[in-house]
Amino acid sequence: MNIEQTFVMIKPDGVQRKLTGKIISKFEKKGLKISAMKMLVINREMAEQHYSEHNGKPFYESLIDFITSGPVVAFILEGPGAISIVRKLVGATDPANAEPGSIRGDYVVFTTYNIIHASDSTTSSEREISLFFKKEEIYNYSMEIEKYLFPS
Ligand code: 3AN
Repeated sequence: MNIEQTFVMIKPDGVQRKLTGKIISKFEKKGLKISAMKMLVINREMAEQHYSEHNGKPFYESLIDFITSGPVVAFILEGPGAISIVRKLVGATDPANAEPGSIRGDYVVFTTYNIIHASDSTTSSEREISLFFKKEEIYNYSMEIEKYLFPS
């Protein structure tokens, strides 16, 4: 199984609802490795790049206003099949379809204010990681268990 990196962001509502710790803990307990992390306020230009695929949709302007409205916590998670594992833990975009036990399933009722973003493909994760992180902000360290999982 391929080791993947995925980009995750706790949105302003997740930070303000003080869910940051709970969300990070869920990913850590699953066994994913955090390889970068920062808190920042996204400016409009960065938000427009991040959500370029939604430009022109009815919710686009409110999405840009919302994502730039306060600090977010951005991080990179790494592990075998990390992109789909994280999407599963995050849950569906529409909170009515988000499974109980998933982050959105447990904490979200509005599609616009859905507390978290996670990359949906390798192409998106590469684009999003390079938008949010410089190379020197990403840490490559090994975990003891990896010696057994990936013997050299
Ligand atoms: P996801 O975050 O699950 O990958 P996307 O990429 O389809 O979902 O949408 C990006 C973000 O745009 C969502 N997280 C949500 O905040 C907002 N959004 C998507 N669809 C809608 C919608 N129908 N109404 C309002 N906001 C939406």
